[in-house]
Amino acid sequence: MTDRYRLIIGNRNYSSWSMRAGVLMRHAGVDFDETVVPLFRDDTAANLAVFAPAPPRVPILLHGDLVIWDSLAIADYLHERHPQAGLLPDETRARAMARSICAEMHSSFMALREAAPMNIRGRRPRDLSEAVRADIARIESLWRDCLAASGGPFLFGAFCMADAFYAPVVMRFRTIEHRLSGGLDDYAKQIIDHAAVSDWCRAAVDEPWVVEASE
Ligand SMILES: N[C@@H](CCC(=O)N[C@@H](CS)C(=O)NCC(=O)O)C(=O)O
Repeated sequence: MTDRYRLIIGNRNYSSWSMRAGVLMRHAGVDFDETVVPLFRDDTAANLAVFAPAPPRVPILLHGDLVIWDSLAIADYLHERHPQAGLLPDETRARAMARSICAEMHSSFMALREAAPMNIRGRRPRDLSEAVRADIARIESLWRDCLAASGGPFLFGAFCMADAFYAPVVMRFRTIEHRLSGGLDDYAKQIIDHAAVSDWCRAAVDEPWVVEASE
């Protein structure tokens, strides 16, 4: 299949699942077009329905007549088509771990996600509930274990899918001004400085839309 990729995303400032796919596409170095469908508007569902029958969510990757409507599935598809991009570690055990922590991100941390929506531009320190603190502790322990096993600077050594999946968490921590300790602040800085992440963030800052519920 030779068709150019087209990635449909939500607001770069707020849409964490879009960010994961967008960062991976950039990191993989593939040619693609990116179309923003502003979220949380009366016309959002209708605008997304043009690209995928259901559900009205982003990201969506279009490739020829193929429609992939979930960030994990997009990441796996990119890895299959571009194995040289290193989106997953080469070593079997590390790859299984990387897949596990991506899946955990995909299915967990509801308290953090609810209390601290991604807002790349925003700086909003806030009081954290016990449940949010527990989510943060779990994420910090995952990062610490991965970095200790790999030696860093990214979770599995070189930047991979796992780092892209936790990049929006780094953004959330920055927004709520959560202080990371024990070397995790170095990891967060590596993420913020990564070319694909900073490219995404630059574009996010320039966006015109403000979603009050996420501010
Ligand atoms: N499981 C989906 C989740 C996608 C998702 O929830 N996207 C949010 C934006 S970050 C969305 O499209 N929200 C629009 C809405 O709920 O109307 C994935 O990982 O791609």
